[in-house]
Amino acid sequence: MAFLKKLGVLLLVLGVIGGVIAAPPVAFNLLTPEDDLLVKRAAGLTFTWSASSDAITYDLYVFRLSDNTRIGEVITDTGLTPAADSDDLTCTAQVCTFTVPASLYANFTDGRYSWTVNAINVDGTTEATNGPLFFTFNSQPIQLVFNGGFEDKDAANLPTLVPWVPAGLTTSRIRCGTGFFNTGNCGFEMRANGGTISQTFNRRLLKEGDTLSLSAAVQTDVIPAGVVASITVRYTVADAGASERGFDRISLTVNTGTTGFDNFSATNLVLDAPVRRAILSVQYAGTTGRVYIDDISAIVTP
Ligand SMILES: [Ca+2]
Repeated sequence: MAFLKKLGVLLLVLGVIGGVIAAPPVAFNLLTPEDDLLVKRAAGLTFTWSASSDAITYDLYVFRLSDNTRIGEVITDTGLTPAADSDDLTCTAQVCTFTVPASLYANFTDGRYSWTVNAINVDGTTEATNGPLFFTFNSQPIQLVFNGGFEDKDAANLPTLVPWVPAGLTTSRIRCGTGFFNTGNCGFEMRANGGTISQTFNRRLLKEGDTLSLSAAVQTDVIPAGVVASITVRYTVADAGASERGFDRISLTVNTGTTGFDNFSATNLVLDAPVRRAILSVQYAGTTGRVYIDDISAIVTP
């Protein structure tokens, strides 16, 4: 013990003589992509972490955990310097940002990923305190609507509107049987002033630059029904969207009568900014008659 104590004092003295006490880089944290984020495109993808004040270089590791076709390293980039130079890392005093180069885009195929960073100086290596973080890469179109065909059943095996949220729902309802559906066995019957059903989409599935489409099969019994479904997207940017007031809206409009189910589509929307809220609303605003709707689909495509 005495020897170890003397050795400790000796090392401390040497450290002080040397001007610093030898130590690996101070603790730091990974920042983005945040844990469990959905990533849709490699172009523009960055990895950021808080700067470790005494790191000389950083090593970035990105692994694909599994996608059944390849397992392993997607990015192993070592000796990255904080300076803005020929490597893909640049650090400010607070934040380091690694921008994925175009040469690595093809490495990102759909699957689950983990990533971590080591900070390095002459005295050692420190891994990010919160590393590794995880994210999912999915470049495929995603269906945002649940129970858009009105075929889901509850515990008693009866048709259920869940997860549609009803508002002022009076006479409008699910109907099953011949004449009420486009596919399956059921559809939604909308009566005049019969109320509204809506779904709020998971905004984490919606990214700036994605294309949003809306379609459904509608039968109007000859009445021109007008707007029967619409998606309102509210952005996090106050002047975003065609409205320049922070929102966009696309609508499914049936201005000519139909005697059977016909497919209708809204004009596609390219998301103008990060999304704060997106709601699909379904209702018949007419004053007479009834309108049937089925196979409501909203697809977001990177
Ligand atoms: Ca159906």
